[in-house]
Amino acid sequence: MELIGMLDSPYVRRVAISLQLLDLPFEHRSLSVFSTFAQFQQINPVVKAPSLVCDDGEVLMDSTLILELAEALAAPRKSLMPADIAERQQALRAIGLALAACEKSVQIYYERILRPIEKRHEPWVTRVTGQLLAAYDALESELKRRPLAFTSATINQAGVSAAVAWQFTQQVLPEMVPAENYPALREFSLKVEALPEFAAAPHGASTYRHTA
Ligand SMILES: N[C@@H](CCC(=O)N[C@@H](CS)C(=O)NCC(=O)O)C(=O)O
Repeated sequence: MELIGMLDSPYVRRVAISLQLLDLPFEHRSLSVFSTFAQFQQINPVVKAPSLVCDDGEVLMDSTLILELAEALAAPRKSLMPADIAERQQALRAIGLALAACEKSVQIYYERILRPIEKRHEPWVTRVTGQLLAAYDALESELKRRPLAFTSATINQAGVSAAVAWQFTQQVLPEMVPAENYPALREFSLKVEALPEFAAAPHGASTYRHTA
């Protein structure tokens, strides 16, 4: 399997870290959807990161769908999704909040880097900022109410997605989501980013540094 996309994307990062935690071998190609658009297009004409080139050459996209395949490939040996229904519901709630936080961060970031200032639509930015903060407020409450596991052996997809979302927003929009207002997320992130599977995937342009 080959994972295509840069680790400055929270979606690519959650897939890379999850594949490693699931002990699934993969190659990583750090292609940009912007600076290497044409090269990316040759692999996936839709140019979405992450894309996953499967062993038979078929190309998947969307992190959640790629992770669905990864879970199936790792079963019954390993899983990042709780088997217990109540715990799975809680994990899905946290994952949904983390993905919404990623989406809103990406929307604001693209607004900043792609749209000329004179074409920016402030009501849109205000709306998305409110949604971003609502997602992090709820994720912070979830973490306080139901702390997430934070070791390589016990972390689940809710933990991976929450940590990756937080790290992404802190990298690209730190002033919009002040870390001091989210102590549970900040503390969780500090512990999780130190795990080898996360340290192997620093936000940025590098290629995943396999731990094993
Ligand atoms: N829901 C998708 C979102 C993926 C996404 O939007 N990725 C961004 C990079 S962070 C991308 O491909 N941007 C290029 C584009 O949409 O044109 C997922 O979970 O993979």
